[in-house]
Amino acid sequence: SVPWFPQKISDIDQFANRILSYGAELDADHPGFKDQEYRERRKFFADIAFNYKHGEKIPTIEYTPQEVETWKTVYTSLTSLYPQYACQEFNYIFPLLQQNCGFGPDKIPQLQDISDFLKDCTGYTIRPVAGLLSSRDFLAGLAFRVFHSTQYIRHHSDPKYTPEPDICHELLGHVPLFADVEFAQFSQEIGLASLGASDDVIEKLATLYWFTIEFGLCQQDGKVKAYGAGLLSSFGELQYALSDKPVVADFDPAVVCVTKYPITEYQPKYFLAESFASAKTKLKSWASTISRPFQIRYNAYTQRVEIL
Ligand code: H2B
Ligand code: FE
Repeated sequence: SVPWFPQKISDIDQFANRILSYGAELDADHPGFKDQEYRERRKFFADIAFNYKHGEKIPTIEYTPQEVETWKTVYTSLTSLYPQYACQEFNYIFPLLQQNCGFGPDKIPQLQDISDFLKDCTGYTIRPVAGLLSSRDFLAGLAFRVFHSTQYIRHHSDPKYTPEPDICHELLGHVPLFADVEFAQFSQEIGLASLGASDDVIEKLATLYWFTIEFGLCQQDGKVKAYGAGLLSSFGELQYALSDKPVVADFDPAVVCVTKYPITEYQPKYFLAESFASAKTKLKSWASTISRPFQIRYNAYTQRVEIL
């Protein structure tokens, strides 16, 4: 039987209380574990996400000076690497985020401003999320051009490290490319392929997501550049990925989708796309080989998936 999946964008409201690790219940090895104030702050953010409903404005956050200081440390170090290491689409969009969404070292941008900007560019919108979603739920969001974003920031004791996505990872890593038309389509294709898919296919799609949207490399003017958010939000791995240390292979969905990967250390292997357009074409043709007892078409006017 076919697993349940959202058929209209407001169905995504049902994911909010299905998170795998709740932001306020921090693990013992988390840098903020023993910091009671940090834990309370995390609960504040988790409650926003739990109560959020499709169509509402995302609440504006007054970040504390300590939080802004952490942001500034991360922002300053990463932005110094982007001209050399990030793909050209990313570097084209980044100044637009500075102009339109308040990106800069001295304040943490607000999710609603970014959501409005992305909506203008590609139709992507942002929803606040309290913690990790299952792959199935997270990917289903992408089918509707919805990106689930955390709103809290990592613990101040270690600005270069976070064991989980935080606002630095989302805004510096993910957000810029969701404003790119080809990348937005590519991401949505992964999402659409996931709707009603078997667990086995979900795992393959999550692996494809990992090696592209999180850790993808692309070819530009004879050079290798980064487009994956896990790289663009990691000072250390961004430089490592573009050094001669890791293995780099061509992006082939059939190979990528069954490749094992570590999650707590630098990747030993990356996959190189020729362009987002070519990655999308390859992904679509791979996805068309997956059998599903129905076909799906996204209707952007109604923000519904139509079952054919
Ligand atoms: N949940 C949240 N909240 N953010 C993510 O970036 C995320 C997720 N990534 N769930 C997903 C899983 C990803 O690792 C793939 C699709 O499994
Ligand atoms: Fe991510």
